[in-house]
Amino acid sequence: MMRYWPRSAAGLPPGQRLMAEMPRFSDLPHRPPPTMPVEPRLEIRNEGELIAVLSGADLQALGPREHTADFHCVTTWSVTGLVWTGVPLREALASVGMSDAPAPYLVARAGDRRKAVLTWEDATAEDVLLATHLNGTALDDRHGAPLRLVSPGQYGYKSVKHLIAVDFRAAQPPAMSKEHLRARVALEERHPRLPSSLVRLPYRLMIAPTAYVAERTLRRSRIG
Ligand SMILES: Nc1nc2c(c(=O)[nH]1)N[C@H]1C(S)=C(S)[C@@H](COP(=O)(O)O)O[C@H]1N2
Ligand SMILES: [Mo]
Repeated sequence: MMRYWPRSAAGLPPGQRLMAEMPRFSDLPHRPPPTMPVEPRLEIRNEGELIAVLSGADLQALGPREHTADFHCVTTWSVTGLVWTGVPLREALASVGMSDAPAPYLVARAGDRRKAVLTWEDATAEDVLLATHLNGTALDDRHGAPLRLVSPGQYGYKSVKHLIAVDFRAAQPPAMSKEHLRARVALEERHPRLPSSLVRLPYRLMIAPTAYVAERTLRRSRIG
């Protein structure tokens, strides 16, 4: 469990600590990764109605590129210098005719029924990706195969793994219990109601046990 203790390091955003490697992480660490198709398949919806489907080939045609970014979990662990391969979400949306906002909010949905709410502005930032690879290898069950959202400027809970759909909404959708709408790392928007100064320590104490359990769940699911 000791390998999951993050250390103080210079140059990190407020309240963050450096983790040696990126663990499997979730606020539901007992939940195994979902069984997913090998190929990406992303549904674009508006108020639930299917607008378009992007396949792995569609994403490939948009010319995936490498993007280096740091990753910051709300519980205060960070990893630096990750190399993601993917297509900016805004380019994928433009490819299906959504260059302008069809609605101010979107819900990103995962194969494990996790979701996150993003504003149009946050979702279409230039560093927000639909990623298929991490550090040169295809995403695996630990990090969100076959496709994940990566939003480096927001806390990790917005970087939805095992992404299956983005659904636009005119009205602000309900967020998860500890989810801040914006969750901007630079502004330390950790929690929708509680001040960051209050949640940093309890969150930090959860890191090692959570990562330990999430990794153990993964090992067990791989054994079958
Ligand atoms: N589908 C899904 N996406 C998810 C999660 C999850 O449990 N399920 N956990 C989130 C949280 S809290 C974090 S910090 C990151 C962790 O990504 P990693 O497991 O690749 O390190 O994924 C985020 N995306
Ligand atoms: Mo997280």
